[in-house]
Amino acid sequence: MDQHTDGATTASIRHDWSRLQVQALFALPFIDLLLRAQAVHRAHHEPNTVQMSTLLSIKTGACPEDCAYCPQSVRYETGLDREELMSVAAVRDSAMRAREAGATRFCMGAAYRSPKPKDLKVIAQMIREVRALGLESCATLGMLTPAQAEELKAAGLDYYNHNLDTSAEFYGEIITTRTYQDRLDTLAAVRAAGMNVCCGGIIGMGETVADRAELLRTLANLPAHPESVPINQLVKVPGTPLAGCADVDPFDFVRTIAVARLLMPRAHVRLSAGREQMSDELQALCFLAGANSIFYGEKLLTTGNPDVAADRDLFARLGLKPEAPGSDAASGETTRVPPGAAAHPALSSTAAAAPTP
Ligand code: SAM
Ligand code: DTB
Ligand code: SF4
Repeated sequence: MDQHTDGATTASIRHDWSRLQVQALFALPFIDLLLRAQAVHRAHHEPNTVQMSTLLSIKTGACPEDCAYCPQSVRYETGLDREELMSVAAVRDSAMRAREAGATRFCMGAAYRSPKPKDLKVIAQMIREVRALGLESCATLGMLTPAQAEELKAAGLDYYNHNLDTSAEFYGEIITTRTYQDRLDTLAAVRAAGMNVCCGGIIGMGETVADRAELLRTLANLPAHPESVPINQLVKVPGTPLAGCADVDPFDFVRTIAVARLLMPRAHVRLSAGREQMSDELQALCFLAGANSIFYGEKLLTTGNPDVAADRDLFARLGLKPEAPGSDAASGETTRVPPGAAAHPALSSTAAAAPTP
């Protein structure tokens, strides 16, 4: 048995992946990779169950950062209407609608490099209102100091989203106004404050497979795995420098989901931005590869997302069900083996084992 495999249906939680090991996973035959990923998925999660988050842009556009993918950067002419920080009452109304539609987590995004102290006070109140509705709360507000992370935690924030987006090597091609280390510092502050971490990246920005492998390796080798790992497909917004990027081979997108699942078995891997451009069949492959979270609702932050009726139909056709709130919070990276895990011979222990390069 592989030294990193600790039982018949479990894969141990590792933080010591090498570059070659992760690249070897990407190089596996597609079906082998998907079967391994689904086996690990079933050893750690309820099958056929998907967590549903709804996004709201609480402050839109005019961001001073230069992220080449982002329609909200002040540097690019994308025709976006700027909006100041929303009122607490308007955010509450929007959260109520998300809850009625069936979301269990409400994620508030702001186009900030980092939040100003007076805005953070208002956002703290938004977090309290969202939690009072019985929803999990998530925010993505740019860089935080340790004190700001503490302030958000004190308001009851459950998750903080802060993406690494790509490898450290490729980062400078995409963003010049901050460093990879800035991102890692905020992630450490969020963790130290005791919040759940939501951190992932974007596929389709012109990165290599090695960059994708390095992004996932960096996430997996953090002191604790993020509880949520959003894998976004680039939404090509006219006016942004990346608007003309080549399409991603859909199978390579699925591979990225599968490797994320293998590297971070306990995490919720989110099939994130880009679903509007994907077929139902491609989304089904992503769920097979271990994705178990989506953004739910007609809008992401500024771009479109499949409508609620389409997602309900897709879930019904695939026999998927929404996950109850709180199932991944404070996962503690412990292994849960649901009854019947790996019952199918194709999903057995050898399939779950990590390869040696
Ligand atoms: N300003 C904050 C920050 O950068 O962390 C929070 C909001 S920012 C829009 C959140 C994330 O959205 C980014 O890290 C990026 O992963 C994702 N994102 C932005 N534009 C995107 C696009 N065009 N396609 C896919 N993902 C995108
Ligand atoms: C994440 O990883 N993706 C979401 C959320 N976290 C904040 C944002 C996607 C944004 C897509 C482009 C837009 O709608 O502006
Ligand atoms: Fe600003 Fe975030 Fe967009 Fe970058 S990704 S331009 S930091 S809103």
